[in-house]
Amino acid sequence: PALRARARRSLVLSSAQRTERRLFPASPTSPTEDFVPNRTINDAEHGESLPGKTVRKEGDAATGDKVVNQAYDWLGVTFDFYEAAYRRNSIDGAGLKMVSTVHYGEEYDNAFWNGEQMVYGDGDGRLFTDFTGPLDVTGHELTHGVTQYTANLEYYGQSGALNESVSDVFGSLIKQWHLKQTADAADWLIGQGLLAKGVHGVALRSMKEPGTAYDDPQLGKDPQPAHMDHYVKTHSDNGGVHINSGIPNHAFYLAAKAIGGNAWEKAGRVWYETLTKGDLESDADFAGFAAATVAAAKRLYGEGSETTAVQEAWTGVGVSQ
Ligand code: ASN
Ligand code: ZN
Repeated sequence: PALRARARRSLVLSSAQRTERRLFPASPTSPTEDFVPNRTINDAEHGESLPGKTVRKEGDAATGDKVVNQAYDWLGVTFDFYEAAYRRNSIDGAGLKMVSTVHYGEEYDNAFWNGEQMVYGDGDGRLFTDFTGPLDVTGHELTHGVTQYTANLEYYGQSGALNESVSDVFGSLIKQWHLKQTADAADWLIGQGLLAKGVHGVALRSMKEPGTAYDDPQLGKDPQPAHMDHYVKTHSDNGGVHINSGIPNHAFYLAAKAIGGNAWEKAGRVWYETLTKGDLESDADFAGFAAATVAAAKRLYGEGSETTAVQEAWTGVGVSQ
């Protein structure tokens, strides 16, 4: 009993000492404390009501459904990436619960973030396979959530194409981080493995060579430009958000390749800083975003080669900063 009493006392004392020795008020999480994800996977059972029936919660064992387990695992990798690369705690930076619904709709050929959660279709099997398959698709959708809680880029025209591009950038970086690939080794594709067998193409988009991801009788040709000279003026697709995103996508690729090494470390850091800590307007256009990345690069790396790489990347796609 004496020992137990002393142990208790010393515990109390040590926490008191810790409190007294702090120079600044304690932050809610210490810099070394691990963040913990809180995932919930729901099954829409081919209907369209959300969120559907809960089939796996955080810490639950794998179910018999590989789609459920894939969604759960890729959410985990995405959560770990944001923590490891940028010390971000989930989508909102404050541990937001990650909710996903799988088996959405009948032969549904897409995945999306609806402002609160991720939703995945199974694909029709002719054009697309199941959307939980590629890690970068989960990374893309979840990053729409990150953007919503940060720069909140309006989903129309150039700011919308930037919103799309930011999702592709971090979607690709999550995959590169998971595979431990440098900028040189990465494929820079979005949704590799998503096109069904027989479809003529390699992925949904290419950041390395926008416009070359697919060319197929049923799917058509990849419509993405890689340069402002080929900017597409359209009212469809929210003013071409999935089309003109090729331009900022390619700028990121050029910057990351010029800087070299792991793309999430420096180029990714510059884009993350721009998205989360810049004074980016929610209706930013390409030139405004470009200027914000250059300013972020200067804050992080001064007038060094990294900043030059970012400037030259935007010049390379015809965007002035
Ligand atoms: N997969 C698409 C996206 O996240 C869905 C959409 O267009 N909202 O951009
Ligand atoms: Zn998107």
